[in-house]
Amino acid sequence: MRYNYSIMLFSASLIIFSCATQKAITSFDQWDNDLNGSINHHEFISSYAASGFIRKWTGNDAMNYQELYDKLFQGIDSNHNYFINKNELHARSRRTYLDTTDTVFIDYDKNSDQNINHEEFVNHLISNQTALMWDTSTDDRIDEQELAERMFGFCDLNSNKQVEELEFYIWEVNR
Ligand SMILES: [Ca+2]
Ligand SMILES: [Ca+2]
Ligand SMILES: [Ca+2]
Ligand SMILES: [Ca+2]
Repeated sequence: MRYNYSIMLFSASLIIFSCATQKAITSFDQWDNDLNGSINHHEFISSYAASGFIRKWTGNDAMNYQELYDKLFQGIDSNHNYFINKNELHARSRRTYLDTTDTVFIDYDKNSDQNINHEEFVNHLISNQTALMWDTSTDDRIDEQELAERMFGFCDLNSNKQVEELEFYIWEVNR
């Protein structure tokens, strides 16, 4: 676990290095309100809410399940060909919290053509009630608070309930 984490940090440094000039990155210091060198849960949730991501995505203050499924599909389909292949599913497992083992791929791919189309993807998510992992208040919509909670989990790679600078930039760069 420790080993994997170091590898992840190492590859992330390379990504940061290679992307830094191409992409405007939110500053860590803006989110670390008390400037103590790490972003705690409260700092993360309030900064995330203030940044208005859902509104930018959907034009609304919450997204419905269909929008969540679309966002997840687009996020995993890295080459944007409207199909998810095995590699794409595996590569994005951590970002999406989806189970992505080979057996699971077969579950998605109902017509066994080695690709997951949008309909297969959505049907699988519906039958597994995946949206409820995001929609903790179960009101059929995912609001900024719920999205922020989920993102905090993504971001805090070593699960110590603090987001350190490198964790923050790994998340910034990958999302
Ligand atoms: Ca802090
Ligand atoms: Ca694809
Ligand atoms: Ca298929
Ligand atoms: Ca952490």
